[in-house]
Amino acid sequence: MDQIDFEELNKIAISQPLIKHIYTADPSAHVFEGKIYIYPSHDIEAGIAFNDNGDHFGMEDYHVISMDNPNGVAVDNGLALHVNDVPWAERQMWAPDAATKNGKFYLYFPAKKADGIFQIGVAISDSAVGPFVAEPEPITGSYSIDPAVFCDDDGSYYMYFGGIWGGQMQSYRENKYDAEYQEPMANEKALNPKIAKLSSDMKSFAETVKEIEILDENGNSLLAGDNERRFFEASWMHKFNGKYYFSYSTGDTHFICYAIGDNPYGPFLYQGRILNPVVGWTSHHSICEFENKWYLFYHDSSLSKGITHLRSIKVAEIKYDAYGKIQTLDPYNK
Ligand code: FUB
Repeated sequence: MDQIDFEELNKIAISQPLIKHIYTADPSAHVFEGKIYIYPSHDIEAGIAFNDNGDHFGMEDYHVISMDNPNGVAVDNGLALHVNDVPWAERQMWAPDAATKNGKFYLYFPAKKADGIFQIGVAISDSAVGPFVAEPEPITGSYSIDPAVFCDDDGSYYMYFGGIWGGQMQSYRENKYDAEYQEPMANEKALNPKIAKLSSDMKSFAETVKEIEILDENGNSLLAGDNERRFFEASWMHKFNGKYYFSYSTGDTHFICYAIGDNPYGPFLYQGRILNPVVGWTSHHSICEFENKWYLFYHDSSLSKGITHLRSIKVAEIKYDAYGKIQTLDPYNK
């Protein structure tokens, strides 16, 4: 790989890290009561060698970042939840998300249990920035990583989740774990992200976990070998002009892509790319509206000079064309 000149890269980057005193990634942004709250991973150097399971992502806690507007100062509100305070979790506090209902705030997060299996838990607070108190057990029926919670206009909440490779979703079929299960062959249907409606107390699934389909231009499911388009991790849902936009990372090809559907369960028709590859292996994002403009929150590893597990959250405006298509962003103006 060519040597990257990070000084030059920062000059052509479309945005700069929102905070620099800690490393942060996987930004899930929401506007709660007129203010932006970002729920990111808190990256650390855990001293674990790089591998395809992502063990080097050894995060231990969460901090919530708040901003009065997308161009404002990003404030680190301190420790929101530590893995030591989650009875069921042992390690690897990966990409979280949050939701609010009836004055309470719910932080959803994946972590590995002592047996090395990821599940998703919830922790609750009276404040958007925590501290959060974890439920004693993970959410029954949850598995894998990257929860994203979407509130529809009718007040229903849905969790999207899942990720392959380190995210372990390849080890599940019909919501059952078997370590023998593998990723499908290249000419077979890709593994799809998962969805479950949340129950009214926000602490459990109200239904059996289902999968959502991402279809190509001919209405066929994307194939496992279609690495530039198939789902890998980093689910996100937003609604624009009455349509449901499901966006995600393609992982090993490093794109943030999206697909559009008519309801929260899909199917979703593949549309294209939102973000071209960033510096660092992972790409993970969220999309939210603030004062009638739309913003992509994302991360890259430019501040750490390319260390893939030491990332920094960023924000950039996105635009739709007249047909509701999102214009692709290049993270660095070439
Ligand atoms: O931050 C750890 C993992 O890296 C996330 O869960 C994935 O989405 C990827 O960004």
